Order: sequence, then structure tokens, then C-alpha cells
Amino acid sequence: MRATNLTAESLTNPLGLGVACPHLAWVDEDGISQSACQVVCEDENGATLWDTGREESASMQLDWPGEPLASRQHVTWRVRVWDEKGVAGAWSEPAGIEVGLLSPDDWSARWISGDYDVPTQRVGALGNFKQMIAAMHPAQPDQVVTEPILEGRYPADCFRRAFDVAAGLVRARLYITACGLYEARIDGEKVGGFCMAPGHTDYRKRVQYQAYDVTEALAAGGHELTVQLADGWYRGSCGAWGLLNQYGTQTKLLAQLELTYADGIVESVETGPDWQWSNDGPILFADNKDGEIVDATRMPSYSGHARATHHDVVPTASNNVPVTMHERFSPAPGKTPNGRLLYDLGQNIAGWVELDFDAHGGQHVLLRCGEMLDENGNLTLKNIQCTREGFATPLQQVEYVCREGHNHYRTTFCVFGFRYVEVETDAQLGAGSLTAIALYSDMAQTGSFESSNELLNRFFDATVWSTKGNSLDVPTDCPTRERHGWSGDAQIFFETFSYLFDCRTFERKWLHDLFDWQKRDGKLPQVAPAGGVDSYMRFLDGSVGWADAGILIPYRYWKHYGDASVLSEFYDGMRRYAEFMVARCGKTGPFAPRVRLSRENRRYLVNMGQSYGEWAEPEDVHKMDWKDTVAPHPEVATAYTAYVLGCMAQIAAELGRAEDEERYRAYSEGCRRAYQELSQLPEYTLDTDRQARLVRPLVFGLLDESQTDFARERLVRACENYGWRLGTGFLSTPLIMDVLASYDLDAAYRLLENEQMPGWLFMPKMGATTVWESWEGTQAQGGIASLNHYSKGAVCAWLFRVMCGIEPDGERHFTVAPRPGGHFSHARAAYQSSCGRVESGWVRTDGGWRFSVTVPSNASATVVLPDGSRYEVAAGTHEFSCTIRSQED
Ligand code: RAM
Repeated sequence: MRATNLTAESLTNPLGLGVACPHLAWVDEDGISQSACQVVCEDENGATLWDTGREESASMQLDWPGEPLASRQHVTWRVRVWDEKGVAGAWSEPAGIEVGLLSPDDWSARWISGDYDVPTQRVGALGNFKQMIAAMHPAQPDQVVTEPILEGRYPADCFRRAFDVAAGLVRARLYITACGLYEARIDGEKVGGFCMAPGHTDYRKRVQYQAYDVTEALAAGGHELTVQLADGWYRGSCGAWGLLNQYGTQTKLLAQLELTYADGIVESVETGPDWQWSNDGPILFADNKDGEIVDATRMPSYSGHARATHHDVVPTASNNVPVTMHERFSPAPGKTPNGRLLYDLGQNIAGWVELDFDAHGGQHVLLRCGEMLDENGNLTLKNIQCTREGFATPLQQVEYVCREGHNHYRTTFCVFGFRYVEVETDAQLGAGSLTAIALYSDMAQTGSFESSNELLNRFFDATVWSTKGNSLDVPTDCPTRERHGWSGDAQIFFETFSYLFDCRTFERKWLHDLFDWQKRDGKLPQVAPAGGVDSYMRFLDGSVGWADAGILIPYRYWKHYGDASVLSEFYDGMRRYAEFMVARCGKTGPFAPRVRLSRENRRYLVNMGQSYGEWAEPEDVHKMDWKDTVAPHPEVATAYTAYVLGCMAQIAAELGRAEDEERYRAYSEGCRRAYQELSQLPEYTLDTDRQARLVRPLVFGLLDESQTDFARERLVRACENYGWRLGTGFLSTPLIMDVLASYDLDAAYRLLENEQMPGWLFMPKMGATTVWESWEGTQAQGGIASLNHYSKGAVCAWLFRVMCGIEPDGERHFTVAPRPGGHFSHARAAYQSSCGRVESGWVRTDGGWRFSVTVPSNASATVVLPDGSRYEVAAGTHEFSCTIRSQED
């Protein structure tokens, strides 16, 4: 038996880790169970720092047993394990851990900026308000300007510092970050794989730095470190309206290159006013969403000097995976009816565009990237752009002026969501000239699924691609229009995310973003990191279903990964949010609908605070009006308060906080009773065709017995009345399958297999390669709807957890309870869990089903078959079968 996949703080060989006592974990291979383990840690010279010795333990995790690590300390560690027969396996490959800069004193570099003046005021709420008013007067198509607005924008800064490296260099590390986006090069070669660095946070509260090992690039002799700095999220477009200056007005850079020599001498090359600077390089304009203007004939002069500046936040490590380049697409171009070159990737992605071609100096290339073609077959951005007079965003375009000879260009400081690239040029571009590159946080894909229904397989693939397209350091709603870290979307999608990808570090980083926003009264936001939200939307912060992410994500993280450390890490913030929820109980806010409840239950009714409610049900089910975002939604809010506080009570119990547990359980129970009474009022009756109204109380267990029976039967009828199409909105779409499957599996499969609109399979049937925001896709109301919004893909958790039945359940244990049905002849899911790969598949046979379950080494599973039979199994592959009982049995 061997230990593999060694991780520290869930990261493989982390460099620049911000944790002094990292949590260690591994995965066993080739054996049934681990009877003992030994973990050894060594310093850079091979001296043992600690050695656990042989310990009788089945655990594949270890809390750091040694002295806390110091800044910059580099260690390696190895594991060996003994199997169930007591036979020792070979030592694992060594894994590395290098700590970053833990203390503010570790930074001797100074923040620098370009040598030019900018306004000191950020655009405040008033500016946002003006944009919103303007947006209410949409422009005629011919009034919309599709050029970037250059006023108030600046070219990329170019910094340079020359330095010498003496003989005997043993180690070189570049610690670097920016308010803005940076790209660093040593002697012209890009440093490290992190793209769109330093990533997205609320830079006023948290700035994350990266650490790069640059030893190999630094032979003895003269070198130069150059850095380009652009607006990024910091002062470039944020949100649907492309609001500027959301975090500050002056971009800044901080870099510290540490050179360690064999004799122990350490030299440091640090940003400061001695750095050369100019902003006359090739990048004349760069914006995250609108794109770049690049003149390849230009070279930076570095004729000036940087200005020293300051930033009040000490940079910290993100302890997260980097954003890196992934799949590449290099299609041959076709022609559009309007005579332009059109590259169709065949896949909607979020990422970069790269060009490789020969041209004459001064020739032009104009690229535009979008998700769809119009009715004539020309590219259109109408589904993702917000437009008003003189303004459209995002533009997703690049204007490029060629240099003489070979041209190589890759977008640097922008990301686009696109399937198509349309090109206008007087140069010669052909097959192989253009490559599109998917860009996303470098998480390992952990889930795969395949079944006899080709449309469902394609929907699954579309969900995987939408996850990639919405994971750029922050989980977003879409990679085009808003690109916001919408808390509701993240909350809804978390479970599916955690089957599809190892999202542990990614989600934890985002939880910091979420709690960085938290207000004094405990309120949590609809969007994190803050920035780019229209002023009128601010009242919707704290919305149930959205802000609840602050409790629901740690809760689900704990359940899914069996890791309670996430609860203790965020407990204070979670508790403050729970108190914010408690404070709303029994209150009536402006525009609140009248709800008459008994005195006792009134204390728990949540009828205040603006919220999104169910949000975006099909129009013929519920037509939204202004009240939907202005007035409280007592039904949704009371239900979510009951559910979320119930989760909070479980969390408090896990952490041994008995008083909190009791308090939140009492409130949860009170809200539940209030909900039961509310459901008896004519306005909130359970006798409804609105599926969401029935799904919500059923999935959260809010009803009494007779109400439950009624609602169950009524939900099936509601589905029937709607032709087995989905009538749910944003919040209940991911939940309806669980509800139906809990008492009527046939009904669940009927809904899943329906190919009509609104329905999941309608999307792949119409050729979708990512999940749509609107059920209507390209035909959405008003033409505005992104084609890459992962929220509706949240049903995929059901394919793992119920259809194939894989559910992580405690440390090294799974429940595997597959539930075949519908017209499927087979289905199979595999999940690379934190303790190894678990698989479950089934095939229809003549009289029933055959099942295959694979349990990873050093784990066990309880297999529950549809006929009720149960088996306790150890590591290995196990086959089972059961017959289908006839109706009379
Ligand atoms: C939309 C976003 C997001 C949703 C909010 C309420 O504009 O794209 O998906 O959470 O609104």
C-alpha cells in the first residue's frame, strides 16, 4: 500500500503558503485498509525536523505535529503506510511545502505607481446612480458606441529594474502583488503560470500576493525584471455597467525578489522609486471586460521613474490554486455573411485569445468575441451587453496594430466569455493563426458522469464547462455581463461544484471575500468581492437565498468534505449573520404584504428586508414586477430563515456551542411553525401550480404531516399540469429532483428526461455547450441572457448523489444508494473524493438491474440497493444485482 496525492492545506507542493502549521493529507492506493502510518518531515538539508514514527492509525490526515514553520521555510515530507496485513509499503514521493511571508515585517519593498496624476475620488454611489438612470433610457442601436471609452483611462504602466546575480545563487523567490493586474517578466520571459494576477479580492481589505520560484531563470550575470501593470478589477470595469474605480483610482505594484546565495547571503531587489517607468508600451488600453488596444510597433522607453506610494493593507497569501491556462482551441476560420472571418471554437469558454501570424507593420486586426450568432449568422453580443447612448459593455474586443514580420500576441489583462471570434483585418490570418485558451482556477476535476441519455451527458458536460467558465479566482454568475461573485449562485451550486471539482481552497478563499464584506449588523452581501453593483441593488444585500451563502456554504463544505475546520474558521462571521437573521424575525418592513398570523407565530414571521425571492420563474408561471425586488417575500424569507438557522444549530452543536445551538434551533422551529400557519392563508396556499412554492417547504421539512402529504401530491399534479416541464425559478430548480425522488422516483425521472422548454435537456437539444441563464437561451426575453450561467446546472449533484447514489458520509466512508429509473438503460458516475476514487454504475438487465460499486483503498461503503438490501463493503470493486418488483409485490 502506498500514500499518494500528498497535500498541505489541500494544496499540492504549495509555494508561498500563508499557514505556519499546515494540515497534511494523503490518499492510499493498492490495499484494503491502512493499519499504520509514518510521516517524516525534513528541512532543505535533509535533516529530520520531525518524525511521527510508526503510528497505529487508519487516518490519512495529520495535524502539523512539529514546531510552527517560519516565513520562507522550505520543508519536504513523506509518508509510508502499512496495510491491513501489517505489511509496510514503499515511501511516498516527497512533497514540498514552502511558507511565504507571514509577517508584515517580511516586506521591505515599497508600493510604487506610475508617475502620473489621477483623480483621488472613487466613483461614489451618485455616479452609479447616474449610470443606472441612463440605463433606463436604452439607446437606439445606431447610437451605441462599440469603441472603448478612453476618457479617464490610462495605458498599461511598464516598470523595469536591472540587477546582477553573482555566482552561487541557490534560491530566488519573487513575491509580488498589485492593486490592478500585473504581469512580470524576467529577461522577457513571463514569470509563473498565474494569469490575471493577483486575482480578485476587495483590495481595500485584502490583497493577495503570489510567490514564484525563479531560481532557474537567474544564471550569474545581468538581468532585468519588467512588470506591466493594468487596471483589472481594481479600477477597470466591474459589473454589468462596467463601473470604474471601484477599489481605488491609482494602480500600484509591490514586488520583492529575494536572492539567496550558498554562503547564506540574501540580496533583495525591491520595488521603490528607483524603478524605471513609462507608459508608452504596446498596451494602450486594457480592461477586464472591454478588451485591449495594442500597438505592437511600440516599445516602452522606461524614460521616467516610478512614484513611491502606499497601501494600507499588508499582502497575504491566498492559500488557493492559481488561475492558469487550460484547454486550447485552434479552429479553421469560416466567413460570416457580412464578410468577416469567423472562428467557431465549438465550445463556449471563458479565456484568452492568442494570435500567431506574419504581417506588415501597421496592418490592423480587430477581434470581437461573443457567445452567439444573430439570425443572419453574424456575431452578436446583444445577449451579454448592457447598452445606452454612447456606451456598450462588455465589448470583448481587441484592436491590434501589427509589427513588421512575425506577430505573436496573447490577451494579457482581459478575459472574454465566448464561443465565436470574429476578425476584421487587412493582414493574412488563416487556419492556425488564432488559438483560444480556456482560463480558470486550477482545480482538479473530480467528477465524471455518463449515461444512456446523450442529451443528459451533454448537459453534464455543459455544466462542467460552465463551472470552468465561472471560476476565475472567484465563483461568478457568468463570465460576460456581470462577472460578479453572486452569493446566491455560489450557494446553489456548491454541492454540484464539490462533486465536479476539488473546490476546497477556491471556495475557502471566496468565503474570505464574502466575510470581508460583512457589515456591523452581521449582514452579508449579494455579491462578493464588493464592487460593480448598481446603487439601487444595494438594498438587496442580505437577501435570503443569496447572503445565506455565508452559512450554507461552510455547512455543505463540512458535510461534503467531512472537514469541520471550515466551521471554526468562519464561525464568528456565521454567528453574526445568524443574529442578523434572528433580528429580522417578527419584523415588518416597508412595502411588506399583510400577513395575518397568530400572535405566537407572528414573532417568527420574516416580513422585512428586500430579497430576490424565488427569482426568475418562467414568465407564464410568475411574471416578475417591481415589487419582486422591492417588497419583502415573507414566504421565501421565513422558509430560508427556518432552514439556515437549523443548519446553524447543527454547526453550533458540532463546535460544542450548546447555547447557540439551543437559540438557533428554537428560532428555526419558531419559523417553521410560522410557515405552517402562513401556508394556510389563501395568498400562500399550498394548493398551487407554482412548483417552487411546494418544493421549498418540502425540501426544508417545514410542513406538518398532513400538509406534507398534500404538498407532495400537489407537486406531482403541478408538474403534470405544466407538461412535466420545470416551473421553478432560481432557488428551487436545484432542489426539485430531491423532493420528487424522495417519494415519487418516476415523477423525478419524468421531469429530468423532459426535453421541452423550460427543462434541462432543452439546452443541449438546442446545441448549448454551456448552461444558459434563461430557459429560453438565445431567445430570452429582451435578448439579454448569458449563455454561460452555471446555476441551472446545480441539478448535477443529484446525478451523483441520487441517480448513482454516491454520498460522502464521514471520514473514509460512503453511502452508495443508486436509484435507477426512467428510460435509462445505464448510468455511471465517478468521484475522486478526498480519500480516493469512488464509482457507482448500473445497467438495466432483463428482470432488473446490475450494479457496480468501487470503493477506494482505506475506505468503506454502505451500499443500499433499490430493493432495500444493504451491504457493508470494503475497498475494491463489488458487483450486485436486484430484480424489479412488479406493482403487485
Ligand atoms: C442576475 C445574476 C445572478 C443572479 C442575480 C439575482 O443578474 O446574473 O445570476 O443571482 O441576478
